[in-house]
Amino acid sequence: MDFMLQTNRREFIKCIVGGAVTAVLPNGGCATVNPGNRLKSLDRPNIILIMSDDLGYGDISCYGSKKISTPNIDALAKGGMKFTDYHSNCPVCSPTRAALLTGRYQQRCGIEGVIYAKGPTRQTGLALEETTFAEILKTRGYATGIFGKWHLGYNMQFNPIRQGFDEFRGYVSGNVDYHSHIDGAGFDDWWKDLEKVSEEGYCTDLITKHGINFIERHKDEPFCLYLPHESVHSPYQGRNDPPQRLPGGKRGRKITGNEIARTYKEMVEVMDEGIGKIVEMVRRLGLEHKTFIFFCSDNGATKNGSNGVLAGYKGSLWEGGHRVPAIAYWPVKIQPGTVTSQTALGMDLFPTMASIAGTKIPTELKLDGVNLLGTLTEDRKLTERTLFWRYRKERAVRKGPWKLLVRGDNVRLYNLDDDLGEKKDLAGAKPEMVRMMQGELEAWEREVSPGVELRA
Ligand SMILES: [Ca+2]
Repeated sequence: MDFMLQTNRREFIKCIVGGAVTAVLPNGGCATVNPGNRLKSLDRPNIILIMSDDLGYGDISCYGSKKISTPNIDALAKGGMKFTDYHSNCPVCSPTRAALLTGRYQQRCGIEGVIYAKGPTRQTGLALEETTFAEILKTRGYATGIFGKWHLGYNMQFNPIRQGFDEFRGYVSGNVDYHSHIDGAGFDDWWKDLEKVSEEGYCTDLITKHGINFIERHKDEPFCLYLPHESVHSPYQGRNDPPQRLPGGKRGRKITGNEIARTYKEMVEVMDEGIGKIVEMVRRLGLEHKTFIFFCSDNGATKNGSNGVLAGYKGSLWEGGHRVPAIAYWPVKIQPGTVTSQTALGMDLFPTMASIAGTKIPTELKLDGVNLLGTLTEDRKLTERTLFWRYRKERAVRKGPWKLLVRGDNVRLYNLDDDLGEKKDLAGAKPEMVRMMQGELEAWEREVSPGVELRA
């Protein structure tokens, strides 16, 4: 029974009981997904979405890093497609994740800023009325798991288990101590589904371990594995470094100064090692040809990392804030060694994954993202579109090679084909282009909700 075709978004209210998905139908009754759907997995490829945290455009070797070695991620690029113009929807964590999960500009669900461990935003989260890709995939009988960082609400009401995921291991805040799993406000933050649990281990290794375990357990049915890594977000800690955040608010030794570069490298390389293990398990189970793997970052690097030739860092709308590595891997379907310059955003993954799964998006659910499948499998060009970013006092607009960057009263225009480093402002030379893009920006801002910055 494919009830998503028969119900609209409002009516698709989920309750997940004992791992079974139930939809509330228009008549108020309930329909449970036919468990038989789970057995016929040939037409429903598995999906593995791996997202790094704060990893910059120049932080892995296949994007030019000379310091950090990432052979396993590089192998995905060599055997699949590498994006040179992929962007997170925002230069910080929570809004990027809101757009990724919902396939819509994060402005529509009001998550325009970081949900902080301290202060009033701690009480907020992604509204349950929003439809996530996990919920859509569940209607096709997919087993869904998230292992790693959620960052879309601290309170249990916003837990990923309430948003379409069958299984959750990880943390709900923006970052935890990699060893003690204590968040930035001093709370224990390690979960198994809806319960806080204690689990020993280095965060990156735990994410890998649970991901592998999930693949093994669900090898005979279609699955969607979402692995949002903590690496390479602060606190900077390697596998054998001591915890920095201790119970009772005590503090351990913090890695600072010259030690950061060494630790940063190790953090990325341990994640890469884990990605290698994930791919190895997929291969060992004979699932490689029916598993789509996508790797990306959630925003650009801080000053401790590298954004390659790009200007700016995490938190800004210069390219370095949001143009990030992205790689798609799917043997037979994706031509090995392809490099695409198509402009794609995190919000495009929702319709792409739905398309891979063979699921129709309910017409009532208006997505902003577009399906990338034609680009992935046939190197097809995407239909021209204008793209927008808004974070705090900055705005950015992309139209082909043109980028408008608005920072307060300052308006600049760059041609990224000629000037990827955003050095030569052409606003004075191209006033008509500036006016046109400003007009589109104003129309977009009127259309999405007015900016609600969660914390000033
Ligand atoms: Ca981030």
